[in-house]
Amino acid sequence: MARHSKFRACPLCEAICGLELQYDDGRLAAIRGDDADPFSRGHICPKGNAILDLENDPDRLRRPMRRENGQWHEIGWDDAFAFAGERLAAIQAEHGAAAVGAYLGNPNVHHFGHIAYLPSLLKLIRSPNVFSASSVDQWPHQLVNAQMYGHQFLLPVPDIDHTDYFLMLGANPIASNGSLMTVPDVRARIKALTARGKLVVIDPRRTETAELASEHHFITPATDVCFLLGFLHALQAHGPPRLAAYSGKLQGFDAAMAAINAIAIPASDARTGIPAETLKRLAGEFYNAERAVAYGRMGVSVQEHGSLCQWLLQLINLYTGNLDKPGGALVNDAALPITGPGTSPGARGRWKSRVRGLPEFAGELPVAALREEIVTPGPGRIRALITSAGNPVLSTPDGRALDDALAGLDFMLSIDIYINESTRHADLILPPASFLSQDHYDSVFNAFAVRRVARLNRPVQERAPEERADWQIINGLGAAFAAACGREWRMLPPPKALIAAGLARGGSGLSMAELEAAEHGLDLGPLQPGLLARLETASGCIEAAPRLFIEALEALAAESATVPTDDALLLVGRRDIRSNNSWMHNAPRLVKGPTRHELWMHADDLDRRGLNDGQTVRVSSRTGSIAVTVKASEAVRPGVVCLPHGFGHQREGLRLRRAEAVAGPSYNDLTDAGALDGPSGNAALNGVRVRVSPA
Ligand SMILES: Nc1nc2c(c(=O)[nH]1)N[C@H]1C(S)=C(S)[C@@H](COP(=O)(O)OP(=O)(O)OC[C@H]3O[C@@H](n4cnc5c(=O)[nH]c(N)nc54)[C@H](O)[C@@H]3O)O[C@H]1N2
Ligand SMILES: Nc1nc2c(c(=O)[nH]1)N[C@H]1C(S)=C(S)[C@@H](COP(=O)(O)OP(=O)(O)OC[C@H]3O[C@@H](n4cnc5c(=O)[nH]c(N)nc54)[C@H](O)[C@@H]3O)O[C@H]1N2
Ligand code: SF4
Ligand SMILES: [Mo]
Repeated sequence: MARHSKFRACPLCEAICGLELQYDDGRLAAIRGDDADPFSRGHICPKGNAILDLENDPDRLRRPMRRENGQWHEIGWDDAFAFAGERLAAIQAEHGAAAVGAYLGNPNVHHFGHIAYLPSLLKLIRSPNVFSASSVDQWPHQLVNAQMYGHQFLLPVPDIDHTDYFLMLGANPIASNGSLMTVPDVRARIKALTARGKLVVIDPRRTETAELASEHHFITPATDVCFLLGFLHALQAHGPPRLAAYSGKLQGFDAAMAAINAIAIPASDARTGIPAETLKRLAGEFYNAERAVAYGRMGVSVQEHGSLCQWLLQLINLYTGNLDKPGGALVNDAALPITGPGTSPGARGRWKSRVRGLPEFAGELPVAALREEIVTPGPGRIRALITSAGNPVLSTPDGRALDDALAGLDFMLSIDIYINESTRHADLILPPASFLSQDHYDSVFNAFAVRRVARLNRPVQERAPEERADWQIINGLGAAFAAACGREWRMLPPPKALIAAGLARGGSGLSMAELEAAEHGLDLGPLQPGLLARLETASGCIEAAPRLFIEALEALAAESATVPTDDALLLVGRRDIRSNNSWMHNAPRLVKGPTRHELWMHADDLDRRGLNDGQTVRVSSRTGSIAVTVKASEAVRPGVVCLPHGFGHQREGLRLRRAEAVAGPSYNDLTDAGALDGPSGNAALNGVRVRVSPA
């Protein structure tokens, strides 16, 4: 038997680890971390191994599936494209462009054949009703980047390998493997950091990352804005801002600080649960560290004050001179650029959602508005929906109500590999071939990486004749829709041509030949300062005091400062190393072993309610209620309960035989589509007020 290895990056999370794929006589037999990948250095997590399960999953779709009278049957690709094109065109002809909506999920970003091709299809469809998982995730980051630096993807990334002091809020990279910070092998990087300096974690839960940190402080969910305001107040007591490096390139800094100093922070420590003395000490350590960086992720962006938190984090880095400085926060100068000419800088408010009047951002509307746009009668109502690699029923607020709304659509088309909680409502599912058979370049994650890296991923296995690549599906749909409505569709070239064009635009000097020759990827060195030369604001300066955020701060100051004293608990999310959002519970390797869906609650809170560890409890919010097993945990502070999202597989009509047997309700049956971060419209999924009682 001939065993040989092939190499490519893992597409399952932002860490883009190099994988060594071992084939026995052409059959994928084993997967390990690629020791020769200069960036991931052999790291792999259980999900990377679970690619074996994904590849062999009998429930995975390989051919187009059409649903008629409640029954699924396979159809050919040409018939599938024609059917989709005709239905979408007919609905638009009768009800207008807005009647076709689209929702793009997280894996789109991980597949070049989706992310580089979908914009052309959406342009052809011309609907204002485009939504994505970005508005249950990183919109506050994108908005802050766009407002302060002029481009949504001018994203300052923590220089984790060179910093001495890392202040981390609401992130758990040991489980998530990093986010908006492409950081493979993060455990080793954190260990090196804590040996050299300090990692301080601020989180309502003592997480796996907190266990490794130099210090962890529990915080009351959704009060980080108070903590960060207090931090900026405290910095001023330690010394003046260090702004020399930004001279002539910084605008509004004094106005931002004046606005911050004008508001009395609502009794910071009573609110946050972090003593004022601790906050002052941390601010002093941060100010005095040679190289320091403040960073916040899901826990601070996917909550009520997401944009303010992200703005204040930028100001902390600016104040202390750590923005655009080695060991601080740096913007990656990716070989394949996603900023600059020809890219979308992140405009806001060019149109509004029909029902609630929520402003568009970067060409999309907040997904929290998707359901109401489907169910509210009137001109412009969404009657047909395209989903691509998305599972909004489990991933977006008030998912149970969205589930019902999808059932009422005239037509639903899904580009997806499973019949799951969302795609079960589709009339047609188009499943792309394995990523292993497709050319791929991580355009987004290389640009957010903590080192300058580049990697072209070549196909490592053949595509079966009846399979289609991601980009071929987009071309097929584009051509069929254009034909059905008398428009023009120019066939998009294969990925290698688009990757080469992107590289040429970047001007790094790196050639396709060099990339092709480097099967383990290329290391191009540490991050370098360069943000100031790349600013895309109208003024050419960093805008430290965007109106949107000043206004949000004023609104916050006007809010009541009273700390609620009722028996409500605050619900926060949790990620597990063996889970990936909502869609990998069909992988035997990931779901074996102990259950992972329990509600974690502090023993004091259990006692107070007369509840016992292991009991089934009812969790109720303003939106809905779920039954779940409760587990006593010292990892959460009293007043906080913690539950992972992405469960809730017990529904009719799925084809996910393993996942259906995995217990656990959906977190998003509790979340509220009305709870948003104001400036961005991002959903507030953390810090949900809930009551817990015996079931
Ligand atoms: N309560 C709560 N809700 C959350 C979060 C949270 O922390 N708490 N996290 C939010 C975040 S950060 C995100 S990113 C979103 C994710 O939200 P979504 O993107 O909507 O959900 P996923 O679970 O990532 O679902 C991915 C879908 O892509 C399909 N898929 C997988 N591989 C492929 C492929 O190769 N091609 C195609 N075409 N389809 C594929 C899967 O079958 C599945 O339907 O969830 C958000 N929702
Ligand atoms: N294993 C695994 N890896 C993943 C994913 C997965 O589902 N599983 N999903 C991927 C995706 S799509 C993303 S976006 C990333 C997310 O990557 P991360 O943001 O690093 O991951 P989370 O585990 O969501 O971390 C959020 C943390 O915020 C805390 N938190 C909640 N509310 C608050 C609050 O109000 N304040 C503060 N300070 N903290 C709070 C939570 O306790 C949690 O520890 O992970 C990616 N990687
Ligand atoms: S850490 Fe992320 S990229 Fe690396 S193997 Fe795991 S899922 Fe794949
Ligand atoms: Mo995400």
